[in-house]
Amino acid sequence: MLETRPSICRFCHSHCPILVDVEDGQPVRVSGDRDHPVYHGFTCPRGRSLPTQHTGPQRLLHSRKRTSRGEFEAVPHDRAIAEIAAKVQDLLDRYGPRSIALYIGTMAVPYPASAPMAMAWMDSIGSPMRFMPATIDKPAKAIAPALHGRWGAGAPSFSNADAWMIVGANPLVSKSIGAPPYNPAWHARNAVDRGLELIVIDPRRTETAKLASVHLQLRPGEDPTVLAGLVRAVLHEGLHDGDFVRENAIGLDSLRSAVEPFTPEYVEQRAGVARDQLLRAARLFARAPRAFAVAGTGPNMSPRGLLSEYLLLCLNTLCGHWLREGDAVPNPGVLAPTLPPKAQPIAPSPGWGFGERLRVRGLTNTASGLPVSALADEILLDGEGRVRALICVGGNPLLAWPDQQRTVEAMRKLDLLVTLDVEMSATAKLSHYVIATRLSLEQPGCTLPLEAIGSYAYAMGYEVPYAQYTPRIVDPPRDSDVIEEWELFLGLAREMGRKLVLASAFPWIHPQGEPVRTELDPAHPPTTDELLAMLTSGSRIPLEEVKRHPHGAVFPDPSIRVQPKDADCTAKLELADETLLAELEEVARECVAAPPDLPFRLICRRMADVYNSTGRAIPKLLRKHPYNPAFLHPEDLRALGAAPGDVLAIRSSHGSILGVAEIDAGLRRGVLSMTHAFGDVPEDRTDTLVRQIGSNTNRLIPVDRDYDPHSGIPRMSALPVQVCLYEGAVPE
Ligand SMILES: Nc1nc2c(c(=O)[nH]1)N[C@H]1C(S)=C(S)[C@@H](COP(=O)(O)OP(=O)(O)OC[C@H]3O[C@@H](n4cnc5c(=O)[nH]c(N)nc54)[C@H](O)[C@@H]3O)O[C@H]1N2
Ligand SMILES: Nc1nc2c(c(=O)[nH]1)N[C@H]1C(S)=C(S)[C@@H](COP(=O)(O)OP(=O)(O)OC[C@H]3O[C@@H](n4cnc5c(=O)[nH]c(N)nc54)[C@H](O)[C@@H]3O)O[C@H]1N2
Ligand code: SF4
Ligand SMILES: [Mo]
Repeated sequence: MLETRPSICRFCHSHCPILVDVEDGQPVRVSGDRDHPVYHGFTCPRGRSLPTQHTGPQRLLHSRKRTSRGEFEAVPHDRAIAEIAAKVQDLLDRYGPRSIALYIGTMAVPYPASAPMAMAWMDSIGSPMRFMPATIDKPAKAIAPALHGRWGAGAPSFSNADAWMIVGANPLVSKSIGAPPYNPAWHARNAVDRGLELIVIDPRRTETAKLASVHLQLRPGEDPTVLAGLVRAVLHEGLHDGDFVRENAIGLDSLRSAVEPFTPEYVEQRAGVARDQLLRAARLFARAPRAFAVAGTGPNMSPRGLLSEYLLLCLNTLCGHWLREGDAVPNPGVLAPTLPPKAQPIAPSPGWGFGERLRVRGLTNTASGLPVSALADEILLDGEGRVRALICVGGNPLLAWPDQQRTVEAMRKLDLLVTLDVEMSATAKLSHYVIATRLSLEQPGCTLPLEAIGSYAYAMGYEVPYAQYTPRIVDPPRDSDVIEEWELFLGLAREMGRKLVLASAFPWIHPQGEPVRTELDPAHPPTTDELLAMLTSGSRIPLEEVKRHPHGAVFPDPSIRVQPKDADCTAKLELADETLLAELEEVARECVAAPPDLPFRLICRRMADVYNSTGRAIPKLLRKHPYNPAFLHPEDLRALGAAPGDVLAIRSSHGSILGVAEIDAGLRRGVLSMTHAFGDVPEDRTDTLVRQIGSNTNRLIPVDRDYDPHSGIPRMSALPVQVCLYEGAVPE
């Protein structure tokens, strides 16, 4: 019998509402929820491939354990949990809590209980070693606002703006940042049709840039120069909001002199952005009544990403582009309690230098978390405090962490590597235990994660008070043994005789919010629904009410408006952070000639049909390319004597890979644009399978040279490389 059930797609973080056709207990088809008021029926090929992801041959249906001969055998999940608990306890007894680390990857996000339960377990064993991809993604998203201060009322929304600046993000493909992540193409086209002036700063004429009024096609890595140039132009032309700045910010004079060298002529010569275009962008942006500027992974992964994010915040503040007293609040929170926003600064706080200290490169905890780029070294470096066990939830270090070779060595050195995954990922292949988990349609869920992402950074998440809940839609395949991620942590606590205390999600949404804490009894496991209720405790709209709208709903409350500034508020936004203005001085002084032996710049890029490494095991998603093409400008390709489809040899100062050439006429000359998270565990054989599995750009990226001294993020975009035609043979 065929039945159609509403649910939420959790293949990526956009959380699209979907209709799932279920036949004989199996998902057979996914379609968009046509008349949906927020997503307008959108789905993408990944969402429509959920049935294949759930029932295809790549699916891991039983947990596995690596034997002494290096092969994998199936193991019942409860036995695996008991064995892992014993091993962890032994390491704790011998080496202390710091020897146990946790990595919460990208695909833990769609499951609201995963990370909080993992954290509760880490609390129970007292280990501070918790890592998330944020520090190899956009670390400056959290660190720059710490140094600048935050604006209590938040940013204007895309859908109401008159101008919008997107720096190194491509929301039309990534559906992540810069435009509403729910059907971004619909929202962006609508906005442009009603007159939004879109300014895009990107070395590539992206899908998003094609909608722009101004596209500044800069040289990769030159964002600090261009953004300092924009700040200078705004100040020189007196386009800033003097009243707002006087009332709410300090440091204007220092900022003004620091940006002085960045004249339009200097920016043009250095960053390759025409003078008139720069000035036009500055004017459009500053004169717009409602506008905002936001950066994506491009500048964050390029050198001095923190400085770029900081200059962007300064630009927003100089122009007064923040919500003001009496303004409507785009999203006052739905599955979180509400705290009425106030039109006032929240004072700066430390960006780094607190909490756990790492043993390498002087790195510390940061506002963006512990630096992931140092975790391989924490495993490799002998001595007290060495990390000996890693639990990896919905992440794939082998393909995603910079410096793949070092990551491989680190994973091989661990006493215990446990991976929770839905397939035998590259990281799973090196694990001692692989815990097979339930896929999304087999777990209840809700839109809390996207709501939380919205408070992590400006211009992410929902700008409408939308929420949806989904029950479990199907049972796991017959004869399988799969668990939800949180069940591992409750099971470990039970085996180890520990208590788990779960904190509600309130502080994810409002850092000043005090969470509600619930002690769990491992002997009487809660249901996932009970966990969701605990996580959303005190929410503005009760979870039970959200459940009454199986297709999701908008829960407005027009009475919630931006409150006036507190009479005793003395906080100011900082325009002249000492460390960053010193860095800007260095930029003005530095020599920028490309090393002659590495004339190209490799930049980051997302492919529409895969999500980092997720989706690569689903053949129909890779119909166009089973690999990650090496995109070049057609003239560059011709100059190399190569044609589309030829194999290229790509070399950095650190490593080399192969790539299959493809043209992209929208690229600047001298730029190589390529997606990460392809390839496999590196072996001689896999390295030449470039046409079959692509290659891993993280082989080219060292972690201990050319990195941000605070977040540790290495140069992952704008990386100097050499490209030439590969003379060897590869399997066709
Ligand atoms: N389809 C798909 N969607 C995804 C993902 C995926 O893998 N596939 N991944 C998800 C994840 S984990 C994240 S973090 C987000 C990322 O979301 P985005 O940040 O929007 O990622 P991209 O689409 O790669 O956009 C980055 C842009 O930066 C540009 N760029 C590169 N170097 C520079 C530079 O030096 N300066 C400037 N100004 N621009 C530069 C690139 O040309 C590219 O257009 O996407 C998420 N969404
Ligand atoms: N060179 C370079 N490196 C990069 C980037 C780049 O642009 N360039 N981007 C960086 C960014 S932005 C990020 S966020 C990181 C990502 O880093 P990671 O999060 O470590 O990498 P992913 O590939 O997203 O890992 C997702 C894993 O989850 C598994 N998975 C998929 N669905 C499920 C599920 O439902 N449940 C469970 N348990 N597992 C599931 C997948 O099989 C995969 O193994 O990579 C970073 N690395
Ligand atoms: S955009 Fe993301 S959530 Fe929406 S259908 Fe595609 S994979 Fe699913
Ligand atoms: Mo990311």
